[in-house]
Amino acid sequence: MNQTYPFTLPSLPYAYDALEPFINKKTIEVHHDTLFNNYVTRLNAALKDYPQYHSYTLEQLILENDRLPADIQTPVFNNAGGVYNHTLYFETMEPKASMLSNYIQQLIQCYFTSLDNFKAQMLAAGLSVFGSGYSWLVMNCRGNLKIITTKNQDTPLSQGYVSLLPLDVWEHAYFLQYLAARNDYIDAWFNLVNWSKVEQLIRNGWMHCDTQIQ
Ligand code: MN3
Repeated sequence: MNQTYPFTLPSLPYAYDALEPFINKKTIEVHHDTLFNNYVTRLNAALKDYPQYHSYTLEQLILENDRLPADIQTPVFNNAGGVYNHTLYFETMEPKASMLSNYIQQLIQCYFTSLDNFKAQMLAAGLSVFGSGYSWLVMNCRGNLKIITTKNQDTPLSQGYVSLLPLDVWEHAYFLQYLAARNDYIDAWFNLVNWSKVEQLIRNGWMHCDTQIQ
């Protein structure tokens, strides 16, 4: 994510109805075109009068947030987080979940014993979020995978992790279709995970780790 100001809404990498029946067209339309777009618009609005930060990437706006003028720190942090999280959320879904490569299968077995156990832990984490937030598969800089939760539009970046797979459990991600049944939404979401993308993020994360350790 090397984009800088002015940020633009990434196009949806599949048709609006492509995730049905697991996530319906109306939910994706509202989530992507309205809510995701709102984060983009508000982020640009907050930065508009500060050209000295127009070269900052999303990661910089989040991680170096304390360098910004005090009056835009909070809106930039929240909305940059919203853009970062939603970019990954939509990119890591696909209409038909890809097969797990041997590489991913071995990692899942190593850290979670089985795919079913990974799903159970991700579900429990998603249900444990009080209010709005995410559960995540992340990687630390030693290459270890784990599941964490974040509140609001906080990102794993702020906790020092490489972001791999976000599960958006804000009510807006499922309420139109599942009402209050967050567990049913999470069960459905497992059918949409783009494991090829997750593998790519792991491999990119490794390169990033190597340069940090050196
Ligand atoms: Mn959302």
